[in-house]
Amino acid sequence: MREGLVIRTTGSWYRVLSAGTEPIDCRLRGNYRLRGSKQTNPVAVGDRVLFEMQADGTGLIHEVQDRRNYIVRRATKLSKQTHVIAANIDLLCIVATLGLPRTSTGFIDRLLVTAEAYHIPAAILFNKSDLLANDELRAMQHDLSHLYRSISYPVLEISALTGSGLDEVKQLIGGKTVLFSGHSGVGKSALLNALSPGLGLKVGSLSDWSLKGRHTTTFAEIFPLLTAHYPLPTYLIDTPGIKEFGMVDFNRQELSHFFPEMRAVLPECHFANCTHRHEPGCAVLQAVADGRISAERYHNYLSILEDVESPTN
Ligand SMILES: Nc1nc2c(ncn2[C@@H]2O[C@H](COP(=O)(O)OP(=O)(O)OP(=O)(O)O)[C@@H](O)[C@H]2O)c(=O)[nH]1
Ligand SMILES: [Mg+2]
Ligand SMILES: [Zn+2]
Repeated sequence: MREGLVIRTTGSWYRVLSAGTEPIDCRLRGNYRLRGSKQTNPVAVGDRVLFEMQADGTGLIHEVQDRRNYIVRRATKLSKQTHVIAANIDLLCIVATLGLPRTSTGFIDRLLVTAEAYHIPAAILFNKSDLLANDELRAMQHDLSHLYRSISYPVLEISALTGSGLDEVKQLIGGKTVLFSGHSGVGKSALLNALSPGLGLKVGSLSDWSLKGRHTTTFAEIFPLLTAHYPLPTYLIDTPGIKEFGMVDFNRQELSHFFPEMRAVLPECHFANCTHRHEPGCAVLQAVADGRISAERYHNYLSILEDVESPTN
């Protein structure tokens, strides 16, 4: 039996990177039990597997090793099926932009909350900084960067096109397995190409009729970053753009714990089961009123709380 890293999944085939050979295309043993019946994919990129070589040069996966962590979403807020985006991640880089297609803080916060819940460190990369033609957008990016840094998330203002900020990105990701996630068209693949010249990932063009991305990347894939700059291996995970991030398995009580700035004041709420909506003696409401907690983050908290309380959750 050999051990390997799943670097790509398409249909029922899994491409596995294993020491000393070219990547091997594998299938899953027929009677492999699905881990969670609600999950559409039993094996995700980043999984470590044990497989056996077959006579025809393909492999047969016998076992998926326990995951250190993973990140999972619903296709839409109402969808019942969940999808594991990737497993065994050291860092989630949320690729956002105030250029087009613009990323909302609601989207960023859903990803951040999920990363907190699954114990995955997260950072925000504001890409397409070269496109911020007017001062208003620049000020907005500056303010958002300040906001997220103030609650302990690394934020970089970058451009995959001009290369600005990419040295800082390299510092941030060196030696890690990094998942890049964000809307279609924000420049995830362009960023990976810029970080690893020669990767040659397909990059989309923006369809001007909708100003939305075109879903150029269609499946998640891991690329080892082979450069002398890093003492440890670095793995970059490109993923298809997502429209909305449907969160999985949260309950209303724990949600505020995944907002670091709320977590800090929670012990001061009068009621232990405070939802921070309207309860008297709520320390979160007080902090919002004082400007210690951002009104926008609080608004996103309320919106996520509504999702969490919906019947599908
Ligand atoms: N001006 C500018 N354009 C960029 C930048 N980064 C990416 N782009 C452009 O944005 C478009 C979309 O880039 P992609 O890399 O395909 O976006 P993606 O996030 O991988 O999109 P999906 O694969 O659909 O999820 C392309 O036309 C890129 O050339 C940037 O920093 N500045
Ligand atoms: Mg892409
Ligand atoms: Zn409260």
